[in-house]
Amino acid sequence: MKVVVFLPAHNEEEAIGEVIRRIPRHIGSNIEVHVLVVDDGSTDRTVDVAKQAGADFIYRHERNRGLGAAVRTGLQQCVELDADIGVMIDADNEYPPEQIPDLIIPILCGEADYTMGSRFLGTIHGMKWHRRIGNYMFTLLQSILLKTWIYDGQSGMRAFSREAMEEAEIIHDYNYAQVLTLNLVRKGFRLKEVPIVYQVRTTGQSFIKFTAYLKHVLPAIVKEMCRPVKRKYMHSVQQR
Ligand SMILES: Nc1nc2c(ncn2[C@@H]2O[C@H](COP(=O)(O)OP(=O)(O)O)[C@@H](O)[C@H]2O)c(=O)[nH]1
Ligand SMILES: [Mg+2]
Repeated sequence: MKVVVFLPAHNEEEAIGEVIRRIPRHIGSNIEVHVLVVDDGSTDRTVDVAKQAGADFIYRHERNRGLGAAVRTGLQQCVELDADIGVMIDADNEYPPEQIPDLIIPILCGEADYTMGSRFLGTIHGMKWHRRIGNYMFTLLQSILLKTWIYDGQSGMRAFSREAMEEAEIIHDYNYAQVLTLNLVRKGFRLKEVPIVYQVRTTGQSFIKFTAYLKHVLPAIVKEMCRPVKRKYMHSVQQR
């Protein structure tokens, strides 16, 4: 069994080393864990720091293409590397690498195809009130569109079965958070949220700017929902 943990990264030299060092490498006797960094045109020492911290693979975008494009590359590279399970985790040290097994277990047990670390089911340290409201609004929108309750639709920590990685489509380069869930759940993949501990970043800065985010993300959600997708499974949407 092969697990590939990938980190989309753009100028995260201060944080990425610690995230990589915290990734558990021994999570079961028959499970190999590999670490892949998708560097999205960083202009700082992100790649050098990642290599020093023990990243096994680095995939570079020559130019900055956006987080959606980087996650798409990460999923494709996991398949190329023949991963049975892919895990994505942000490179900014906000999400707990120690909890990667918690996200993998429901997939290993055959209970889910796609898991998300949920901050709102878990513990949050330091999230500003306007970010909290934005998260609630975008999560509510996804819940309405999918007719199922979701607690945290913008998590930067997720895991995927092989088939979910092969079938996932991310229709814009700017971001992946909502359109990926809408895509996979509409195709019938089983989503499960797992409570996690979240700590807002203490280095670097968020790429999110309110108006740019709305301008890119809202039309992408509409576009995704208007596209026909082939439903692969008839599972009920969410199991807890
Ligand atoms: N590939 C890529 N990753 C980005 C970009 N901007 C930010 N990231 C990465 O995406 C993750 C989440 O970004 P962040 O700015 O922290 O978003 P937030 O957590 O929603 O505020 C981090 O690992 C960043 O390094 C980008 O332009 N391209
Ligand atoms: Mg972040």
